[in-house]
Amino acid sequence: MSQPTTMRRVAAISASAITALALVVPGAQADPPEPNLRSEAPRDLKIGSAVWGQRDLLGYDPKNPTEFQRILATEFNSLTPENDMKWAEIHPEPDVYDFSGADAVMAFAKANGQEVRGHTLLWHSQNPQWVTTASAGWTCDEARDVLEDHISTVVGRYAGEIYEWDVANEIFQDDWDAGGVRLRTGANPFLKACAEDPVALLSDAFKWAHEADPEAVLFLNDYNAEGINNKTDAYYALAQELLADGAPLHGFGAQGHLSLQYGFDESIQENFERFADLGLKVSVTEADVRMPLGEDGEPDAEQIALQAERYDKMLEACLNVASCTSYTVWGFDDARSWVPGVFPEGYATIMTEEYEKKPAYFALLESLTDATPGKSPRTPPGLNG
Ligand code: 9MR
Repeated sequence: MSQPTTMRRVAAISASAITALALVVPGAQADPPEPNLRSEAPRDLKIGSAVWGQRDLLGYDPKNPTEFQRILATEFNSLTPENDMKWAEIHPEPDVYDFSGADAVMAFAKANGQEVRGHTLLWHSQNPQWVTTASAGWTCDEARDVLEDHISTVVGRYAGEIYEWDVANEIFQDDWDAGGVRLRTGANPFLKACAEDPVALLSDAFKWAHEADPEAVLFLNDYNAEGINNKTDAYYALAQELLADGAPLHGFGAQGHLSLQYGFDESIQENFERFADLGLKVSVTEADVRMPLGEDGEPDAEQIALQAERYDKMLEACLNVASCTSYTVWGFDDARSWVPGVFPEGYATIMTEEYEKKPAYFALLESLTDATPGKSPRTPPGLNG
């Protein structure tokens, strides 16, 4: 039975109206969004990027984002302030706190449904001049007072809004430093002032952070800490000591700053597992994979492939350990990478300066897509298990 003429006419008008609408409303008939790192992340794994709020997020307008901001919002469900929460930025004078950069990161995250990893509260680097100067004369009690005020103020300001905090960053020396792997009681002004019992200071740093934000998962964090080595052995012993002391230590972060000049330590998963067995969460907190470049400033095909493999191996270790909560890249584009400023190397991130996705990006995407909750069961981040 054919339709009455009026119904056919209505149908014809509706169809042409939809066509007209599609012509005037951009994206009305757009393809569905492509899968991205964030959309493919298994249920509760955070996929993050570092971002420098003071440099890249001030004046953010959600209706009119820069290309960088659009990608940051699309690809990641977690942000780490690359510099904005470090002492020199957030506490530039004894009685002055400057939250502008950190607030910009928090606001961007909120606007885009992202979570934030706090970084960092106790470190030997990027301390303001006043700390460097004053610390020369500190007693341990004076150092403790300064640190407690800082931790309470900064953690307290963002209480309930930061899911993980790197409380203590790079507190062990490296094998090749004078004295070998030992706590940085020389370079870290707080550990130095309390060198008689640095573990007691560390334990209290975690307690102060926990008091200021009981929900935050509190981490130790370091580089050269992916595999089982002298440094991670020292962290493993320290973690046990802190836990025995009742410190609210909840996590161990391997930064994941790799270079193709060196081999890859395949024991990363085993290392994560031993910290997980202590009841700790684990994370890859600052992943990037740099390399020496040719005279033309470009990597070769083999390097590009190897970079993808290394990024992916760190992710696989995380996916395979149930307690791994987050995998963060230390910036996603080469234009903003810290690497060329420090090393005669580059090409370290997952996208080029023009935001072209590298094989490393696609390797991560594929592993996330393949990861099922059944393969890597996870529990939401919580305190000690
Ligand atoms: O990426 C950060 C860079 O912009 C800073 O200039 C530098 C200062 O030391 O710190 C960089 O981030 C470091 C992070 O905070 C801790 N782990 C090593 C990172 C790379 O140096």
